[in-house]
Amino acid sequence: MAAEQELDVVIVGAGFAGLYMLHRCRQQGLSAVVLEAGDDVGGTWYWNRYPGARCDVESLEYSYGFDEDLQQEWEWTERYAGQPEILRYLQHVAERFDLRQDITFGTRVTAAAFDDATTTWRVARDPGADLVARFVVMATGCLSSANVPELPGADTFEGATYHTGRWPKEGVDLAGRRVGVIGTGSSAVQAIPVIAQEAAHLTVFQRTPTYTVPAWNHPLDPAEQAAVKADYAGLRAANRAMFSAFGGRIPRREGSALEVDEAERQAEYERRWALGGLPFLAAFNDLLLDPEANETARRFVLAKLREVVHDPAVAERLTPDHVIGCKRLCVDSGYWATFNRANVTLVDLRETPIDRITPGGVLTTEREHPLDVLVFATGFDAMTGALSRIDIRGVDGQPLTDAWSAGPRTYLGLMTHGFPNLFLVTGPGSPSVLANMVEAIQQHVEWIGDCLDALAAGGFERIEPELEAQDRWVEHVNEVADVTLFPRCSSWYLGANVPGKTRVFMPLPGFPSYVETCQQVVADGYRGFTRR
Ligand code: NA7
Repeated sequence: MAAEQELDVVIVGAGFAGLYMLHRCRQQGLSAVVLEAGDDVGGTWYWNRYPGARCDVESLEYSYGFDEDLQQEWEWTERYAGQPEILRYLQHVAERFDLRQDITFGTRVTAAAFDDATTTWRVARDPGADLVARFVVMATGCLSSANVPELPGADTFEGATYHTGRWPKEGVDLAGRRVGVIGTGSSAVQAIPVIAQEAAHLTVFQRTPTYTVPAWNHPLDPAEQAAVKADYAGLRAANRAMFSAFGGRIPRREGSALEVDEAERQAEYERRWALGGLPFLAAFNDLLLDPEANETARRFVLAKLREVVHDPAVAERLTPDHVIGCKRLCVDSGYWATFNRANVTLVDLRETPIDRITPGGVLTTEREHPLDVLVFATGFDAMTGALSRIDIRGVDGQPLTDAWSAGPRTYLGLMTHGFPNLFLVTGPGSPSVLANMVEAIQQHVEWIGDCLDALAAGGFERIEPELEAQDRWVEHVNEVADVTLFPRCSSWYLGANVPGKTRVFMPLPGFPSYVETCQQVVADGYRGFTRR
């Protein structure tokens, strides 16, 4: 039998994680290839091309720090980079490090099976022959598997249908058209103000109202960019010391929201509001821990909402009643003000749920809303969706979906017992989506790279977590999450947005202590892992 070429590493996905993993493998002298379903690099930033798509972490912070020349030479144009600019950045990275030659585009990984006898993974792809590799790295992204609700009559709709995360490359002409958007999460909050300006009429179907803070996006001041670059390492280190690995330039304020008087609290919220963005929630250190403290921030934001929205009935419908921040806080550019426009209608699905989709639009229990275009801004099967769509089989052919039937189980969010030599980048059980994703990705890629080196140096060919260590880790993630207010909402952090998905809090809050644990595990000789 002709011997198949055995690779060191197969990497799945060519987004921020896959690109850096490939670069890192090459630096370590490992043979590696990337398999990517899209026809270009970019991952999240390849697929999410909806109007207004933009990062909610500042561009100077949402970028690679692993290469000093790269971070010095790349010039960001805006405070928050739009999707086209982030995509250009990743294309630049691919070219700069000559990565494309080892990436196969337009190729979806369909299955990966571990062979105990040879300690290799066989990776099936479409199209193309199987690949055999010693290690597999899943760089498949946390928000890459679109969640499209099954609404009765959806297939009868005669207009065009889109999901924000699968927006056509060539764009969609919405001028003069009646557009409906289902969902009011981060994607919708960005898309709605832009669509409203273009469409003849926009109908927003809201199931849960959302809190937003202003982005105050603006062109980057060259002096500000130069100041960051003068000590980029300093900013990266400051970010890594932050709970969510960003916002290191904004002085951290310790102490409870309840320790200060009303005037001081309001002043701090006003100051943060004027700065804009997600660091609003770092105004005090207990906003995501203490319901009473959280309520003070919530009230502040709702007062802002009522200032902006003219019609009190519309403002009321836009008012969320859950804890602020337990669903991802949205960062907006004119979201609430959009509901003052004459061509925008807000439909509250809690009052008038969708009955079905008709050939001409959306029928709620109240009336039919005629539409030419229906946009699903309904989010993702987050954190596990991309993995569960691949038939992954570990020792004795065990499917990963079985091992995770009661929710994802990992050690450090990096590996799963029974699936040796299979690494996850920003997997469930790691800070991932609760952190600046690029920082989280870099930390994982570097940890995995170091691990591969350590295995080689120690003469090991196989690594997997001990079941006990994994069980303790899952418990730890739950304990940490339970100290916070995060589990109090039906969010995608819990899998609550996908019907039938097991409700388990998936990301781990607290980047710095997580990183410390990862380092300590290594210092203790890969504590909790079995190496052979
Ligand atoms: P999200 O944040 O999951 O938002 C999805 C929205 O779609 C949210 O408002 C949902 O309401 C709504 N939704 C989902 N299913 C339905 C159905 N069946 N009917 C009506 N409305 C529905 O996804 P995004 O893409 O906006 O953002 C994902 C992340 O990307 C974001 O958090 C940032 O980290 C970047 P619900 O709240 O579930 O009631």
